[in-house]
Amino acid sequence: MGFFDRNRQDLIDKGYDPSRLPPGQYLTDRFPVLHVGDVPTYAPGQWSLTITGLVEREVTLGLDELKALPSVDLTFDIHCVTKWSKFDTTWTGVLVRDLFEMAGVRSGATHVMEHAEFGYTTNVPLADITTDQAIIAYAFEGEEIEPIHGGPVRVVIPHLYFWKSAKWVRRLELRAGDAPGFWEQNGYNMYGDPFKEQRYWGE
Ligand SMILES: Nc1nc2c(c(=O)[nH]1)N[C@H]1C(S)=C(S)[C@@H](COP(=O)(O)O)O[C@H]1N2
Ligand SMILES: [Mo]
Repeated sequence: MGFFDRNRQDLIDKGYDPSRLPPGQYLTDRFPVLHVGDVPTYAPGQWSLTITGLVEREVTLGLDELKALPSVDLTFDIHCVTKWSKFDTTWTGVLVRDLFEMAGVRSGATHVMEHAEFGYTTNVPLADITTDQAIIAYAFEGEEIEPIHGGPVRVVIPHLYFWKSAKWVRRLELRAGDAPGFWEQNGYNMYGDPFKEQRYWGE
């Protein structure tokens, strides 16, 4: 039995429902760190998030303003395209759709480009970032998100591969039509459903 089959058997032995693990993935207890480039550091008050593009009014929120909004605590399984999955991660944050409601989505908006610090981008359909699970997260397991995992604030969209969840998010741009983000220009799938193994172009 190879590594992946053994890992899947371990998970069954531990009592997990194996259907939670997408095809081609392995379960880990660790929390790997994955990103291109540097980890930004922010002076107090320096970070902000702006909602732009096809909106009635641009909305910009600082960290304290974000934290003052109604929040949710949600527990998700997360799946990285490099094949690790982690179960039962708990995040606190604000539903993206609540932020979009503040900005007022204009008709014709179909997709969102997430813009993070240092130019990382990733594209998602508007419907996928406005579910009751898609959040702008500022805490992980009840603590501030560590800078290496995207702190102070990152996107979490658990039903897509984790590259669709931008760390250090600064701007959400509502768009008419889809366009490839950073990894999507480099061969990664435009949508990225882990249960359909949509890792790369044409999958
Ligand atoms: N800004 C930014 N966000 C990013 C990335 C990145 O390179 N830059 N990498 C993505 C990828 S590929 C993954 S798997 C997750 C990793 O998050 P983690 O380091 O907290 O595990 O962040 C995603 N968000
Ligand atoms: Mo990833």
